[in-house]
Amino acid sequence: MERKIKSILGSVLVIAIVAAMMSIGTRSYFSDIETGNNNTFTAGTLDLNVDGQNTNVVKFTLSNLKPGSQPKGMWNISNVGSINGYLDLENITVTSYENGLLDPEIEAGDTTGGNPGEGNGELQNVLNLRLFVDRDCDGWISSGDYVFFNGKVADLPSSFDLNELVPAGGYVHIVAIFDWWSTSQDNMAQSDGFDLDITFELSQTAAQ
Ligand SMILES: [Ca+2]
Ligand SMILES: [Ca+2]
Ligand SMILES: [Ca+2]
Ligand SMILES: [Ca+2]
Repeated sequence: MERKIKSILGSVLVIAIVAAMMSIGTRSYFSDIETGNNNTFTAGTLDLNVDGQNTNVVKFTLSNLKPGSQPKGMWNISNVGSINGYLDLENITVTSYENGLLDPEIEAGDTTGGNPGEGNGELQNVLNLRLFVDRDCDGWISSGDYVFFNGKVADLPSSFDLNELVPAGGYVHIVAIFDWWSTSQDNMAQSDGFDLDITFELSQTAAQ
C-alpha cells in the first residue's frame, strides 16, 4: 500500500515536470516581426520644356527664301518632370500670306492676291518639309531615325500621334528640314509667306 502511494506520487511528479517543460517549450517558439510604417504618397510630375524653356519657342524666322533653299532647325524636347512621358505634335496650322501679287506671279497663273492676303499665298505649296525624330541627334536623317512627315508644307496634318517616349530627365530631338526643290509653280510663290504653328504635348500614356 505504501509503495503504491509512492508510485502514484511519482507519476504525478513526472506529469507535473512534463507539463512544465511543455509550457517552457510553448514560450520559446521562434517569432519575428517587421513594421511597414511611414508610407508616403506623392504625385509625380510631367513637365515639358522646349529648348530649355517653358514659353513659346520661335524656331524659324526666315526671309528671302528661294528655289534651292534648305533651312533646317531642331527642337530639343526635354522631360524635366519625374515620370516618363510620350510626345505628340498637336494643333498644327499653316497660315499663308500673299504679300502682294507681283507680275511674275500673275504670269505664272496666280489669281489669288492681296497684301497681306491671308490665305492667298502659295509658298507652302512649293516648300517641302521633312520632320523626324533624330534619335542619334546628329541633325540628319539616319537609319533608326523616325521620319514622320515628308511632303509639302500645305499637306501637313493637324497632328502627329508620335507616342515617342521621353523618359523622365531625358529628351528627344525633333528636326525639321525644309527643301525648296524647283517646281513649275515657283514663280507663284514670289514674296509669299506662311506662319507655321506646332504644339508639343507630353502625355503620361501613349494613348493620349
Ligand atoms: Ca506674292
Ligand atoms: Ca496667290
Ligand atoms: Ca539622325
Ligand atoms: Ca503668290
